[in-house]
Amino acid sequence: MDEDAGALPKKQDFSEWYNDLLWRAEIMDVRYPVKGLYVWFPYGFAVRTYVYRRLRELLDRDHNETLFPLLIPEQEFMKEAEHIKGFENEVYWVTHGGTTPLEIKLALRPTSETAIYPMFALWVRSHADLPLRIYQVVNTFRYETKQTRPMIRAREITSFMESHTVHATWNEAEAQVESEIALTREFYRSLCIPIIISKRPDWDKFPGADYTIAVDTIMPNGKTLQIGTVHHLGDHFSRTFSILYEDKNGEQKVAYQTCYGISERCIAALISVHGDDKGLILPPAVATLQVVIVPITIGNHHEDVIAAAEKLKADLETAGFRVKLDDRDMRPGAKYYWWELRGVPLRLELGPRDLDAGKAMAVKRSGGKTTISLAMASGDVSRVLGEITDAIRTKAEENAKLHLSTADSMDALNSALNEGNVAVVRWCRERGCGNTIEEKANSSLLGTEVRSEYIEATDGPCIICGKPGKATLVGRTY
Ligand code: P5A
Ligand code: ZN
Repeated sequence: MDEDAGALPKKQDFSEWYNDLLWRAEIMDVRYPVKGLYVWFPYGFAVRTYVYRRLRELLDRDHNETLFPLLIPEQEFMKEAEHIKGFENEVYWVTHGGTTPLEIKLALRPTSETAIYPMFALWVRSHADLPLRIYQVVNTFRYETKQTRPMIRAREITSFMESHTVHATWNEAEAQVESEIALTREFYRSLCIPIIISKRPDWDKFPGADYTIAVDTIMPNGKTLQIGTVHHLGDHFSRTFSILYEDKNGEQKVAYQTCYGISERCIAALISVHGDDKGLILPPAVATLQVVIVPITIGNHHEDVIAAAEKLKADLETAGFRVKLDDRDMRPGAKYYWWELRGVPLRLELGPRDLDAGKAMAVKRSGGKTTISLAMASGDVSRVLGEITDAIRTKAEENAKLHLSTADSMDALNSALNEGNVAVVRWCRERGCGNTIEEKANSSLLGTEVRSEYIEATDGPCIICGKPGKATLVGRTY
């Protein structure tokens, strides 16, 4: 595609911008002929690879990676009552093998609790087997009825990271929940994505959980996107699936569990939070290419410039950077446009005059220019990439602050939401008042126990009934 194919819509028209950008920057092809299923283009897949490499690196510190089957037999799937109720309308069923009806229907996993836990019952024998911590990155299927959107609400979630843990006590499971939250913070810090953590109201918790801690981010249109959840499962599943262990005194005890999930929504957030009217902006830590070198060749200096650009590339690659030398036969301007659209954090322009001065022009995708020395290229590039990361993160954090406000009345809440904000209100935690807030402000109560660096969340009188209330996050959600 070239720059003549019309312009990218402005980011303020967020939906159009998002859809168009996925196509232009070659992230996803939405033309697959099944609703809610999308195809990763190679460039998009490469972005996914670096993002998930980071996630795996964090998980591998204290989880082991595994792989469980996609198909779950009906009787296992049906075992945990709450869990079924939560998922029954979203399950795809396999009913035939060829033309033969199956004796036992098989569910395509919407999530893997009921695939994994019967095996955990076999794996866990004694206290010495605990804690058990595993994860897998798989595709899952949910027959979503809300509007489907690439990466945000897919019917095949292609990049479902789910971690599942087993512990001896409820408190140990709670500590694990906190540890997964800390991991999530670190992950989103690498992606420079500001997050808000809160405890979902009881009616919105994961089916079969004691409680759910959710991680939300604010999209450019002011809607929130849930980009991760950690669930304390208590002993609901372990009782159902008989996950028991023998304690030090030889007694049989029921285990406690947690699970935790992140999907390709993290990439939807990465694209949406940082991108601009020119296209993607990828933080250096997860950028497919961190540096693109564009040689500016004129007349008989051609050879020298190409040789210097190749040396620069080799030097930077030796230092561990992901670098591309763009020596295509195209105008430099067209190349700039190409790599800006694809979000490469740093562009180095190298012409004959730069070469004579021993320098290259460095253009930051986050804004601004500087020069780097060819003799000390890797040190200079490392410093400039650090500045780019800081600029991307600061901008995203400032934007998050701008989109958060406190509301003391329903009127204030409505205007905050209408202005594209997410609000903190006080709520008494009664379902009735909760429903009133949700209905009158056409919004969702995201959660209590709000944890955020971007807004102060203090308790006070309930915005509806005036009784003592808890700081509660309210937003319009995806
Ligand atoms: C935790 C992992 C679970 O399924 N079981 C194993 C638990 N939780 S969850 O909240 O239902 O899903 C985890 C995260 O997946 C994202 N997500 C989706 N992403 C894209 N398309 C969808 N249709 C979709 N549904 C859920 C959310 O970020 C959610 O927090
Ligand atoms: Zn109330």
